[in-house]
Amino acid sequence: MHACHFTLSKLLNFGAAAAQRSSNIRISNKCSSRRVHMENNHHNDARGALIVLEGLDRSGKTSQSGRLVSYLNGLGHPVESWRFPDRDTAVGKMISSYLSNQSQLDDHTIHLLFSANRWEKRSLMETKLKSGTSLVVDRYSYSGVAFSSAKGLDMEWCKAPEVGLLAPDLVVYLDIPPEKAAERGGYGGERYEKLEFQKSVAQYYKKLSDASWKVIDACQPMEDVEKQLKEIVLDCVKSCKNGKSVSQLWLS
Ligand code: NYM
Ligand code: MG
Repeated sequence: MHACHFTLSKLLNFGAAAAQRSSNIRISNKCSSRRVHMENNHHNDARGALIVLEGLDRSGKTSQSGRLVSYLNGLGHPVESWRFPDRDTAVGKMISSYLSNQSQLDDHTIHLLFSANRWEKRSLMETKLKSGTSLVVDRYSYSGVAFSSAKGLDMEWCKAPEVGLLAPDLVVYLDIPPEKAAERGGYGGERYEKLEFQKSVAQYYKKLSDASWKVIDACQPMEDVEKQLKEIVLDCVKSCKNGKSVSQLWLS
């Protein structure tokens, strides 16, 4: 089992280094915060925004991301709806089988698989953003770290394989008390959909959050959540169009 972890970690570290080498990214020397700027091939510098929705299970992310994408499309902004885990890939199928209790995996191993599932999408993500398409992503690295840390894994260890993935331009946290989320039509029976566990996940989300996160009270009526979300997201899409630079996750 240890050999397996070692190989996966090495693979992910290699992936991080390779992504940095092969993509059109240069690290600015002028900037001490080690922001990484992505060169844009388009003359007008327009690029899409990477928008991440986070929250506990049943916080409403999936319904809201669908509405958001229709709204942005309606305004003429190219946008796609993405989600992690992406259960369509080979790695995603292993994850899906684990989540539905059809297979058992060591906690570290499943953590690395969730991360690998983001790495396998990184270059497509970059291509989309550069070509001007915004991505609304239902869960990202923060889910990875919050859920695995809630199982008792070291938070820094959990962050390590995420380093070098594209940093979101916006993280929106749909905030709901775990008890309220549990009342919403019940959980679907997947692994992690247990009140006590979700309470712990909520605490790790809190530890991970910073001042840049936008927090929306997800207990409000759906329409109110939607309205606030649209405003925040539209601002972000516009500022990315104006050439806001892209950074990488957890490098500074
Ligand atoms: N999850 C999701 C993780 O534990 N790590 C991750 O990196 C990601 C992206 O998978 N309970 C957990 C959170 C959810 C579960 O996600 C499936 P969803 O959004 O219910 O399909
Ligand atoms: Mg879920």
